[in-house]
Amino acid sequence: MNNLSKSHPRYVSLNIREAIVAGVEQGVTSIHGLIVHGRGEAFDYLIGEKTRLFAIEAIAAAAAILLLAEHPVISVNGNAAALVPDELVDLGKISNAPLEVNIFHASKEREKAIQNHLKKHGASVVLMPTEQAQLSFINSNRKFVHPDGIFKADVVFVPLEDGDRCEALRKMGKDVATVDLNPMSRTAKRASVTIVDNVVRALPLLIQKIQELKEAHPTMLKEIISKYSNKEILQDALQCTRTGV
Ligand code: PTJ
Repeated sequence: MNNLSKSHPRYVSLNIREAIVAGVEQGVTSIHGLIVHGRGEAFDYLIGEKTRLFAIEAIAAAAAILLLAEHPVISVNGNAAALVPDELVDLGKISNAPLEVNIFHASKEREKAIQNHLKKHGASVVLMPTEQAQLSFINSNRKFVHPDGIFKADVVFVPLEDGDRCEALRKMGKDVATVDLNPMSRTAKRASVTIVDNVVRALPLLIQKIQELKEAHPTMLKEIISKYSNKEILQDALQCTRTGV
């Protein structure tokens, strides 16, 4: 870790970067994850490294679909595991959703490292990919899923998704909620709900929102979803990346 002083103007961003580097060193994050993180940093810079209104609205919609889900699942890749392990565990507990390891860059060792990492951060059960259950419409390593997890899920929460799988999950009739700093990505466009924000800021807010809405009547949750337009949210996010507002 670096010895950065809190007064450094890039303190927060540089510490998030350190978490990804540590993820690679621990065998949790792929080397490609560093490149993806850099892309995320660039988009975060454009939105002022702040959680904007379009993200707050998407967080409410994501909380509502997770609470209404019959079988929600949280999909975890190497970047998410490095950046927000505690929050993923808390999110799983509060939304009664199992965590499932699902990675794009195939590696049995890394899958195991992610599972161990999540357990170290308090997860009791972490589902792993299997050959018994496979997603349709996709050829990458991400097609291998757990029969009691992503395979039978009606809602999948996937921070930092790759576009192919998001498309496949949607074609299989599942709702997808994602966190993606790039409002132009295929995932952002295909997901049911896209939170355009840094996963590091978005997850604590999502947990807080689920806590707030936990006792809400299903009619109210359905109303939040019916008023939500992912297309409009992405337009607002895109405008923010271009104009700063
Ligand atoms: O561990 P693996 O093998 O599953 O690999 C994980 C990555 C993330 C490398 C893999 O899924 C991948 O290549 O993802 P993509 O297709 O590049 O999509 C990731 C998206 O997340 C991009 O649009 C990035 O801009 C965005 N992103 C990067 N960092 C963050 C982010 N979004 C939110 N918060 C971040 N910190």
